[in-house]
Amino acid sequence: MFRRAMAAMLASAALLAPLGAARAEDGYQLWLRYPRLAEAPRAALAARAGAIVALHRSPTIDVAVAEVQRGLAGLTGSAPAVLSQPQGNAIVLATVPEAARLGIGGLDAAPLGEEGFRIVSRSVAGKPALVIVANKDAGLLYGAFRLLELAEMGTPLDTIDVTSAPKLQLRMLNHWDNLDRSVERGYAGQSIWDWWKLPGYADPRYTDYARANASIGINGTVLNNVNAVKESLTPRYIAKAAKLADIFRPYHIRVYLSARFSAPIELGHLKTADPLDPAVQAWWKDKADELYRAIPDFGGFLVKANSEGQPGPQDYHRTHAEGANLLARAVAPHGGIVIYRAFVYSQDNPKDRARQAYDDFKPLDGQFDPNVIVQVKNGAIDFQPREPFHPLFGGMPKTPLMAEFQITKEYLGFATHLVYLGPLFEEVLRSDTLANGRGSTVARVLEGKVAPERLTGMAGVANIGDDRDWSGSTFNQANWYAYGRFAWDPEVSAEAVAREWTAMTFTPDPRFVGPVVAMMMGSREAAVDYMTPLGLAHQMATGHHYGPGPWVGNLARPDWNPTYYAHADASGIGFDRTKSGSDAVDQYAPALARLLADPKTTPERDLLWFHHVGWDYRMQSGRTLWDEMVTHYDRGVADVAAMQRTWATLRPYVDPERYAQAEAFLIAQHDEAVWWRDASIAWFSTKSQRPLPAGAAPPAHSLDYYEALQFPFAPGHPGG
Ligand code: BDP
Repeated sequence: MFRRAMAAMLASAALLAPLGAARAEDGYQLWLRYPRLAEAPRAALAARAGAIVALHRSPTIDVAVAEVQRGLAGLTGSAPAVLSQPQGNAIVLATVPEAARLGIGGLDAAPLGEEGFRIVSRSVAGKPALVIVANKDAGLLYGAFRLLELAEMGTPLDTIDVTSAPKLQLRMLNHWDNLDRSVERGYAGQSIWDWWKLPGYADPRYTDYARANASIGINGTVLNNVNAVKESLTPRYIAKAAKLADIFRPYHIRVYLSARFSAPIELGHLKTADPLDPAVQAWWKDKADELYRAIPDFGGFLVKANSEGQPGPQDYHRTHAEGANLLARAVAPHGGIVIYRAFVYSQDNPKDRARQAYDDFKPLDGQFDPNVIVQVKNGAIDFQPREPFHPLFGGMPKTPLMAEFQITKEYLGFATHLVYLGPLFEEVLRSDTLANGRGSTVARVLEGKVAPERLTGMAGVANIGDDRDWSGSTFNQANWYAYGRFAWDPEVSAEAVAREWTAMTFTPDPRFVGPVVAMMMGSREAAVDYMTPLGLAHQMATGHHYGPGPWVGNLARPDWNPTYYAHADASGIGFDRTKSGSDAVDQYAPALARLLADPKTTPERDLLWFHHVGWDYRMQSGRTLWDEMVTHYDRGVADVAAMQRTWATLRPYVDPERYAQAEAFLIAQHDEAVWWRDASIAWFSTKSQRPLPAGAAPPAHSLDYYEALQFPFAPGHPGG
């Protein structure tokens, strides 16, 4: 008897054990740690959470309820029972009509949409209750996560009244994961998809992946690399994707696949993949039917075509619209969509690479089928530490566009540099395209408020791998989290998001949160400063993009070379994108193009992106351009040193594991910031022929030393 009772206790303790409890603070739990609250907030929560009331059940409600139980077990120390009858002193999950039946009126369903929720404190059966209301179960799931978060942050519960609904429909992660488990530009270990063992064995981690994503509102995931191989579309791999879709479905996450444009040839043995060929059209229709038989709610295809060697419609002299519509018509009968990437630059196009996507896509505005959305990188080149927003935003009013951000830090120090991307997301999203008067920000373009759109969305290239902490460092988790928050609301504040994340990931103690948030908020500018200040771009070493390589000028394509982007010579530095150069400025709305045409009205942070200016050009600070560049490099290094000092003061608030990791990574980041600064100055001073400003230290080594450094086996690089 006693043994049975013991066993039952142990079993339920195991069920309730917080995720990853066996290995305390190894980062596995992300921001979903649910630590025990202090006495007063714990009592306040417990007083309203004596039970969980779910008025109907579904797989999504079941996972919402399980999460609330798990959260309360952590926050209050006890996981209450789940009831189907209304009662007070409870957390109640109700649809709007269910709430009305409980006598909770005055709840307007319209603003909640399909996925939004409202959390209110109301009396149920004469007792206080926390009521989560939504139109659909997905909203109840999102509301459950948000309620736990608010409780954890110490939000007063008696007056709580929070309404939230996503401003974008598609909130997607793009995994650049290969079927051999390598991850293109992945710095957090191998792919979490153990393709080989699927579908027979499903790693429990897939469920935790879904929980984490649902907690921040992500509702779609592309499982495989945009550089796609044909095998993902074979029955064997469709069955594996279907298994993942089954696991994610309760969490309101749909599965998508990257599709290889030439699959009809490679798998279907057709002679062509020409979008206008009826046999090709029939092949894709059959493939879509097969996919939907296995995955009834399959989201659709992501396509990278005619870019970096990938096949595409231009191989058959067809347009990207014809290519996109081919796949769109195959999935349309099933309610699927096609996400077509605008990251194209062609093999033989001698024009400025920054111009090419716009040149290709702008003329196609209005030609895409209704279930196509074009996915545009945040800037016109490639996920640089800083790029001005992509001119396609605001440039294609008749085509739904989604923004693609890179959460994995290919160009921002891989896993080790502490770079919080919230300010990068915010800067791009708040940029005013002036496409339809003032206030036509990129965020509002995406939301369909500048021109009405049928589809809206955002994509983030995932930084998730099989590292125990998912993202390669604790601070990289913040970028995954922030991405989800920005996809939900592109107008959210990066700083507010950093606060939430810090409080949940570490501790809400303001003595910790304040300095950490300040450090995070400055971290992206620090990286810009030590890598590519004042509008410089693509100065990274070849292939793996780790560390500086500004001297590289011998690669096959001119636009793979750092020297192409910096255009540094005796006369000055920077890429002339005005009329006297590539005229890429002309792709922006006229009111903005006018400002960018003149270095004096171009933001200094973007100066060298748009202009080639002399080394003695006078900056706003009064310094010459050359002196200003050196000042920025030095500031970047100094900022990292300041982050190290800040972190050292925070040791008392952090568990030893996560403290030590961040400390070690900051040491590496500082060394590499010095390397970036020194190597860049060593190279550019051969062009500027100017002395360093007073007080600036000369580089530690000669230019030859930096040029000779090699990094075989760098992670995330397709060629190894
Ligand atoms: C670049 C990456 C490359 C990707 C490409 C893309 O270096 O690995 O395949 O973008 O987005 O940033 O397709």
